[in-house]
Amino acid sequence: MAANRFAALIYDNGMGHGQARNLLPRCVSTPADNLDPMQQPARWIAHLDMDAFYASVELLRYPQLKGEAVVIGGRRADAPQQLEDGSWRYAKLRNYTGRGVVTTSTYAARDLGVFSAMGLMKAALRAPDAVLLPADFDSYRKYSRLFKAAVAEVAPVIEDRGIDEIYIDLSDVPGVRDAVGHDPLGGVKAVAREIKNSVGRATGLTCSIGITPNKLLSKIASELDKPDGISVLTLDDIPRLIWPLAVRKINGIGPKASDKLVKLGLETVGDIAAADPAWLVEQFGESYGQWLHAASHGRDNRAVVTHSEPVSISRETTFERDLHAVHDRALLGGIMDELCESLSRDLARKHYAGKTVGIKLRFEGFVTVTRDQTLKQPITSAADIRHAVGLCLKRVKFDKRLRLMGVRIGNLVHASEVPAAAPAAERAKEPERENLSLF
Ligand code: TTP
Ligand code: MG
Ligand code: MG
Repeated sequence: MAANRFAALIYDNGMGHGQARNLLPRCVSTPADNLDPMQQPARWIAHLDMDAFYASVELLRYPQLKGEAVVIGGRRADAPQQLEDGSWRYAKLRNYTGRGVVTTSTYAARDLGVFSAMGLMKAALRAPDAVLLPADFDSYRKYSRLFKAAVAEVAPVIEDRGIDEIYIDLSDVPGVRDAVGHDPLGGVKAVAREIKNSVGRATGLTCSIGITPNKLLSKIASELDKPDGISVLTLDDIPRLIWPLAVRKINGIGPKASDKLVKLGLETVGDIAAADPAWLVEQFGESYGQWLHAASHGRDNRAVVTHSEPVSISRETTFERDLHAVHDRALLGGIMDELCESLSRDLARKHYAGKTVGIKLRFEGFVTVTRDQTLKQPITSAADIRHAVGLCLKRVKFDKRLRLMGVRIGNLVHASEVPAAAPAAERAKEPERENLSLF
């Protein structure tokens, strides 16, 4: 039997996506027809990630912008305006001034060098004519629910990994292990196409799917053929498709570990795989060293966890200019009130209450300070959150201007588990609320 039991196949499903770079069918595979149909892996795990998610949702509303460089990250004032003749006027990146960052960009904008987390003014130098749109999180949440429900119709074992991505355990989906003609991977590819079609029908959006024997490899595989791609990999494909990748491509190797690996001369996943495991443990400690060795060989036994609860919910905002704790006290107080109100609405929508309230403050010079306060009872109301924020703020020294403020609520419980409490307004009269904080 050939060593290469299963080949990788990366291809388009023909749903169409309007990006010129992807018009060619892609096939970076050895032919799949020499595979042994009996040698299926124990599990087939998919990672699905929506393509340019926020930007693609905006293009559903403004289809005339399809194929254009579009950047999400503007302010509400940047929303397109419809003129009397029915045409639209869009904000252009070149006119942006401020400190906002790119939330995401269309693939046309990425071709010009504009990516998530880049400052909008820096992005404007690269793509001055790109259209700038404000984010509309309610829509993104709506489409997030829609695409997940569409996947569940085909394959119900889903682990939610955030607004635009999920893991799916396909192991028990009927037909997934069936050969199609001479192709032993025909069944798994057919399920992948079915999932993409279901998402496309429900949302009008495209996604990319990686399917491999485990979550670690699937997370990498879903990026191999973005946008609108399907990548099926088996363990035999690791040397050819995974080992040449930069170490950062492994989910779990962050910037710090990556820097250290590169300093030690390990730049690719293959370099880690070739390193002596005992030496890795010496350099990185027992648990991370062993994990690096296993990960570089594509080993990962983690299950797809179907009910994950959020650890915490947070809201934060960066200011247009640095604000002074005393001179801008009223403004800061108002912004903090709004953050607490948004957080309280988030809790209500998700049916949670929380017992620990934390603040995050970033001062000029990028110094970040956090404080938290754990309460006797879980809370939900904006007034209660604001009160706890006041207690946190008292423990901060304000000797620099502020550029960012955030509020987080953790230690979450379901709202149904919260005992009835006195209304926030009543408790507001308690003496401990007086002289609480700077703002
Ligand atoms: P991603 O899946 O990382 O990116 P994407 O969907 O925009 O593009 P891709 O085709 O490469 O998957 O993130 C999903 C959404 O999360 C993205 O549309 C916007 C948001 N996001 C941020 O708000 N900030 C960030 O830094 C990133 C990376 C994403
Ligand atoms: Mg995405
Ligand atoms: Mg994503």
